[in-house]
Amino acid sequence: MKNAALFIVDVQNDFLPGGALAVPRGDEVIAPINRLQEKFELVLASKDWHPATTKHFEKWPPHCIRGTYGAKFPESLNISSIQKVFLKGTGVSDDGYSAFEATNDDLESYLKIRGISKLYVVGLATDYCVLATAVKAAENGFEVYVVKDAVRAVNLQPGDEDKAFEKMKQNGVQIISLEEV
Ligand code: VGL
Ligand code: ZN
Repeated sequence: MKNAALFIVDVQNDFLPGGALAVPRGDEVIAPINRLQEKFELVLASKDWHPATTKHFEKWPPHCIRGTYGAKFPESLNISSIQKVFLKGTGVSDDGYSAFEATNDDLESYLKIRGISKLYVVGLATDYCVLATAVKAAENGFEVYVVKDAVRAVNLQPGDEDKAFEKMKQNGVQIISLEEV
């Protein structure tokens, strides 16, 4: 697809069943994400990449501590096409939900330099990092699509997933199915 990139948010062991901050049915995003990658010339990803001590862990159980197994991509995710991984949540006080807060590279300029105007967002979790990344991308002027079959929510409160989709729509993000990509 021309001028488009697939952006895989935080598909890491700690967010999968059995992980430190398991997203219910989080593993179900992997097969559709593997399939989708073939359609894109540019595939990018983010990782939640926390220090061992951070204010973020006052809100959440410790997860995705940089360099640990929990922060790794799962074996079942095809990573051979991922051209760059953006590391976020790297500070001791910020949540870093949005991939545009990555500290190893600037995502906005990375995309703009390469002429990317459309961003297809998939991964975990719908109500946190997918939400923050998709809304920020729309604010930054990208045409943003979230593929609903390839995202899953934490749902700390029942309904958080629906609220997240609503918020994305209000911000101009289009929610589409796998077949619509
Ligand atoms: C996330 C909660 C805490 C996410 C990261 O990737 O959506 N959620 N840290
Ligand atoms: Zn986190």
